Formats: sequence, structure tokens, C-alpha cells
Amino acid sequence: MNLDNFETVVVETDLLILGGGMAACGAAFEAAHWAKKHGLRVCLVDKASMERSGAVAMGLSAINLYLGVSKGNNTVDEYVNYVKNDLMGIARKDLVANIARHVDSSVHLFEKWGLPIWKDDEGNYVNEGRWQIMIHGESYKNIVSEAAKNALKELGENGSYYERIFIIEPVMIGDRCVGAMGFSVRENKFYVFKAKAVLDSMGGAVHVFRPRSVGEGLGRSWYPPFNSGASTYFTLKAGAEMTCQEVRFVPVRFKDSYGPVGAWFLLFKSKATNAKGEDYMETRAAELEKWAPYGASKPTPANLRNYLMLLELEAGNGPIYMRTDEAIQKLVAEIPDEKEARRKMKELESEAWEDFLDMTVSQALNWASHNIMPEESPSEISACEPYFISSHSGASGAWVSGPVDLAPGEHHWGYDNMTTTKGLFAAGDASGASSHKFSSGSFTEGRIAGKAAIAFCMDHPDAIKISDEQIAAMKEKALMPLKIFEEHSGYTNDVDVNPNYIKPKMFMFRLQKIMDEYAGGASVGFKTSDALLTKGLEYLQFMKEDAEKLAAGDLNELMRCWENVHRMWQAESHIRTVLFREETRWPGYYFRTDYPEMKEDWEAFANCRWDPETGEWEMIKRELL
Ligand code: SFD
Ligand code: AMP
Repeated sequence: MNLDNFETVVVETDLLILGGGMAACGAAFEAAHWAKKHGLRVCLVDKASMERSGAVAMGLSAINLYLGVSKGNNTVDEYVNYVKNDLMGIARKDLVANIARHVDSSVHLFEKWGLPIWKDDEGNYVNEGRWQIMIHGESYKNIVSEAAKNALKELGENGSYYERIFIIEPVMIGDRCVGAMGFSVRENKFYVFKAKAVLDSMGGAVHVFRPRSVGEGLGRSWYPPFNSGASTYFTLKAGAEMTCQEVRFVPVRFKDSYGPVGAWFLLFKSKATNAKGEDYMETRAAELEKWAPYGASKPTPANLRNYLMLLELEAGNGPIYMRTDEAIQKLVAEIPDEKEARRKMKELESEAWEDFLDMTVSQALNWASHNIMPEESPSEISACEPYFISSHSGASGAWVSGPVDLAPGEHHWGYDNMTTTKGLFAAGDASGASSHKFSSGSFTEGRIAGKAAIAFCMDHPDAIKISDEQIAAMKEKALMPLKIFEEHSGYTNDVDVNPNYIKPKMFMFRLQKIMDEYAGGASVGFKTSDALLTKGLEYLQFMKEDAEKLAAGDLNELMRCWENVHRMWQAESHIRTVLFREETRWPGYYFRTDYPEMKEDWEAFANCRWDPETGEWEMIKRELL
């Protein structure tokens, strides 16, 4: 590859939205409205194609956050309590409430744009659980991204979106974020985006920990492989304070193909049991008392549900089964009329298959290839490897300002969802301590952040100036892996093995091994300790040195190099925060063997910040308020 042919493209905008997922689409839709009023520009940049990018790529089978306030179903306060209990007390009530009070209107928009939502005979939405509603959601992302694109197009030359541009890191002037740099994964083009405000919404991270899927299954995971820690890296590098970096999410999923369990537990009212058929949520209920008061809350927090299951496995009582057969038979048995019962059976069968065909196609393939009929036989479930996804039941992300009317004391510092770095906003998986927002809440949080970021642009109208020297230095850094490969690849006859560089795939394997073995991955039963974490951190420092020698043979590998740098920083902030919080608060997500209990003085946020000036990490304990 001839590096001299790399064009430099400079794009100027007012609001720059990074990512094209649920939060980014919400931001584009809302910001376009306010930008139009004020003659401002909005630009969105996604590493993939918005139609199918991010976690909703395959579609979804439910909208997991809908209150139904207008029907008098639920209140915002009830939702806030649910989220706080599910996260063992650690949640920003102001942020959760802000999303919850606006989310219903977002769902109504999705329906208006064409998303089919299940309805009952009276025309009401069909609930999966208390907060979740069922959708025919295979095309969910297409529908939402089309609306976002249309909103940007409405702005004429003031609105734009760029696809297949990988964002590497922030552009800073002093302590203010004024843009981002990246490159095209299809053409020899290096990009600099200059902006008055920047919204980080590049999702969470997967493949930081060694996955259970190896060999022929490599790459298969519950969380989408496209999200690789860009959000965390971006905010960390901009000097923003982060929160809950220790709160990973370990979902329980159908084994090997990662089919979600929510519809089974909530809609079909299925039970999970050990191999002997015992319902461990009942037989091990006494264990929950140790985790008071959260162990007693209903529903049982997700991590504790996991924990009871892991105890079963430790006791040698696996495999664990989702009793799909019993659940379906029970629902059918409730119907006295034989003909009606047969009809119901067909309906349940098709709903069961649709659940996976809507969002995890490989699980349906798994059933088909193993001759599994869910109405006849149970299916194995298991705990996945850890992911970073604050919009589900994890919480890691940037520490952002709450709304003025809800945020107490130091939780409000100006613009909604602005990080502690001036001009830099975060939403969706990129913002922390506001779990359970899911697809609808992430879109809603994007709207909140997008509107606030436009206000920031209005208040900071001065043009952004970036020197040619700064751009040249950024370009050199971005393309360095290509240069290293070009210089050294002739040294060996196998381009993947070379003493002068490391390829991104090998680098990723090394990172995953460290995280798995030292930071409590799946293969060690999610257990770790001070000694293990300290050792893991030491190994990560060696990785940081080796990251300087990452090499890329083409644009795709260049993207892989930077993805793994992003993952490495996600990993470091995780290890540091797990170390900092000297207790076990989320057994089932991770267990500190040296501090096996929950402590009252850790009913607090564990925050961290990397200082761009000194390169030092600062750990900060913040009150819940
Ligand atoms: O049940 C860069 N989620 C579900 N939510 C629901 O409401 N209902 C469900 O049924 C859900 N299920 C589910 C869910 C997730 C997954 C993975 C599965 C099943 C299999 C959760 C939601 O999907 C999730 O909450 C939201 O999507 C979060 O939104 P956001 O915007 O924070 O993330 P995103 O949508 O993944 O988008 C990220 C974007 O960033 C881009 N990107 N762009 C440029 N440069 C880089 N370096 C970038 N890195 C990433 C991505 O391309 C993408 O556009 S259930 O199982 O829970
Ligand atoms: P999942 O399929 O696990 O991503 O879950 C989808 C939704 O159902 C989320 O809102 C979960 O919190 C919720 N959920 C899943 N399993 C249970 C359960 N056993 N009890 C209560 N809520 C659950």
C-alpha cells in the first residue's frame, strides 16, 4: 500500500455525532430539529452502515424499556427503583429518571415510522414483562436509521452522514474536545472532523475477555463484534471522568449460540433448572439473604440470578436447562378447548422461533441443526463471557451531567449528558451509571444529549482552528501500523509471524488471555483478587508497549489494530476499578475472593480518570447522593 496516496479530508461541522447506533440515531433525529431552527450543522460518522450497524444489527424481538405512563401502567419512580435494585444499589437516579420520563414518546415514534409492535385484541401493546413490550423487530435498525438519515437530509447541506469511517480518537484543543480523527475502511482517506460539540455514542465493548466461542466458533458472541471499546477509549483519551468501569455484564444465554432468555423467562414464564430438574432460584433462595437488601428485591437482580446458577455448576449439577418444553406445555394445558389448545400450540411454537429469528439467527440455526423442538425438549443455557454494555445490565461509561431539575449537587454541571470534558457528550453504552436503557432508552438518551449539545454549540459559536502540523501528526499516528507492516513484512516468509511487529489478531488473543485468567473471565468462574488483578495490570503495561508495534497489511487490519488498542484501554480501566472497589457487590458478574462480601462503605460510585497531561490514572470514590 502506498502511503503517499492517502488523501486527507477535513470536515467542518457544529455537532459531530460519533457512531450510528440507537443513541446516535436518536441524537441525529433530535439535533436536526434544533439545528434547523438555528442554522447549525450536524454530521454523523459510523464505522459501518447505519442500516445494520451496532447491537441492533440483526434486529430485536422486544423493546425492553417502555413504561406505558399514559395508560397508567407504571411510574418513573418505580422504574428508577427497579434499576437501582437490579444494579445492587449503584445507579444515578437522575439519569435513569430523565431517560424513563421521555422514553415512551420515542417508542411511539418507532411505531409511527413503521415498527410493528405486538397488539392484543383491545389494541394494547403486548408486554413481555413489566417494562418490556414485544415487537416484530427484524427490521428495527433499518427503520430507526432511515428516520435519522431523513432528519439529517432535511438539513440540506447542513446535514451529513459518513459511513464506513472508523473513528480513532478525539481532537483536543487544551481541555476542550473539538472533533475526532479517523479513516475510511474502504478508501485511502484519512479524516479529521472539526466540531463545536462532539457526542460519543460508539457502543460498548466485546472481545476484551476471552470468549467461550473458540476454533470454528470464533467471533460468535452475544454482543456484536463491531463494538470494540471505542466509546471508552474516546472519553478516556479526552480526559473525561468515567464511572462504573468495574460493572461488566455477564448475560445468561442459550448455550453456544447466545440466544436471549428474556422472552422465555418473562413471556413464556419458563423456569431454568439444573440437570436434576431442580429450580435453583428456589432451592438456593437462602443464598440471596447474604446480599440484603438487594437479594430480597423482586425481580432478583440479574447478577444474583447468574450467581445461583454458577453455584449449581460449581456443585457439579450442570448442564443448566431452560425448560422450554415444560413452559409451552403448561401454557397450552391452561386451555380447556382442544382445538383452541392446538391453535395456541402452533402460535407459541412460531413465537419461540421468531424470538431468535428476530435478533439471534444463529440460535434458530442451532436448534434446527440439533433437531431441537422447543415444545418437546429443553435447551442448555450458560453464562457468557463478560461484556461492557451500560445500556443493559452493566453500567460502565462516562460520568455525565444530569438534568438540572433532577440531578442533586455535583451531579449537574451544565449541559445534559456532557462529560467532565468541555464539549464532549456521551449517550447509550458510552454513558455510565444509567443501566437498563436498552434500545429505546439509548435512542432517548441520544435525543437528550443531541439537544443539549446543540445548546452547547449555540453558546460556543467561535470557529474551531486546527493547525496543519496537528493534522499531520494525527495522520502519522493513525496510519503507523500500515507503515510498520510496509517496512518489515519482507523480513519473514509468513507475514503473520515477524519479530518486528505484532498483528492485531495475535494482540487480541494476548489481551483476552490476560483478562480471562487475571481479571475473572469465564474460564476461572469470574473470580479474581488483588494479587491476580495486580499481575494482570503488570502484563497490560507490556501490552501497551507492544501496541506501538501493531502492524496492518490493509485497511481492514488497520481497523483491527485500533479496535484492539481501544479494547486494551477498556481492559485497563476495568482492572483498575475492580481493584479499587474492595468488596464483592455483583457476584455472578465477578467475585473478589479476597473481599467476598458487600460493604456498606462501598455503597458508592467507583470512578476513574486518565490524565492526558501526566498519563497518570486517578481513582475517585463518589457518593450516591
Ligand atoms: O433482549 C463506531 N439489546 C436489546 N434492547 C432492547 O430494547 N430489546 C432487546 O430485545 C434487546 N436485546 C438485545 C440487545 C443487544 C444485543 C447485542 C442483543 C440483543 C443480541 C440492547 C440494545 O441493542 C442496546 O441497548 C442499544 O443498541 C445501545 O445503543 P448504542 O447506540 O449505545 O449502541 P449501538 O446501537 O450498538 O451502536 C453503536 C454504534 O457505534 C458504531 N461504532 N463508529 C465509528 N467509529 C468507531 N470506532 C466505532 N465503534 C463502534 C457502531 O457501528 C454502531 O453504529 S436483549 O437480548 O437484551
Ligand atoms: P435478556 O433476554 O436477558 O436480555 O432480557 C430481556 C429483558 O428481560 C431485560 O429487561 C431483562 O432485565 C429481563 N429479564 C430477563 N430474565 C429475567 C428474569 N429471570 N427475571 C426478570 N427479568 C428478566
